[in-house]
Amino acid sequence: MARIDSSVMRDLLKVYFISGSTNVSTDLSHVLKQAIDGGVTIFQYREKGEEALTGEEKERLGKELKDICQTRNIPFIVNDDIDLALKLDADGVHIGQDDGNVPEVRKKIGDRILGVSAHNIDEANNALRDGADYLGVGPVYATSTKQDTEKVCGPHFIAELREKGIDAPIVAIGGINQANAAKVVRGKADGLSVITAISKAEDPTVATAELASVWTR
Ligand code: 3NM
Repeated sequence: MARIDSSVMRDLLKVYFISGSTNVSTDLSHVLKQAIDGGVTIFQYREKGEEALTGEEKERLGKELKDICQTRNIPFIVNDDIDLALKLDADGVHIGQDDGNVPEVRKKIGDRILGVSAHNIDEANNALRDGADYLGVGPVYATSTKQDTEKVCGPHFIAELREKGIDAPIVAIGGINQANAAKVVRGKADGLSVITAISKAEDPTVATAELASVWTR
């Protein structure tokens, strides 16, 4: 296996759904299936928050979600938990700046997909030098889903990173919804990653299809 090609990565980032059991009001497996019906292109299992599952329960749900992604042919990414990613034979891992050293994670996961959150040009360059396949950049808008975010950067920040020479695949994150998604696309992101806009939608299929439609508008 070789590292993922950046043009393939760019396409996969288009509609990036992230969720854990605490982000949904119903059953996450059901929500994921509905979201895939609407056009999700990649999924990240991010089990965080006060009531987050741990241990065997986290692993059981992770396996269920991975099986859904595999059956439906979309990549399954695990947030932070490298051991779980390897145990579940995930397609990749996403890490933040505080979640470990990028070269070490790259070594552990081999050629699987590696996403790294970056908030400025130095973090972006370092992550790419050390083996990231894509960058997560945000929060582009205010979010109440994650408490310890950096300050809101706005969608234009991604265009600024492009001007400074970052050509790698970038997925935008933070407060993205059906109303502001087009602005994020115009800001030169390759993809939109969302939690709430899909996880709490009345109809996750329709919500996802609306987000996906910004790429063809
Ligand atoms: N990371 P929602 S913002 C997981 O800025 C995450 O790095 C962020 O959730 C960052 O789509 C965020 O509900 C939460 O706003 C995104």
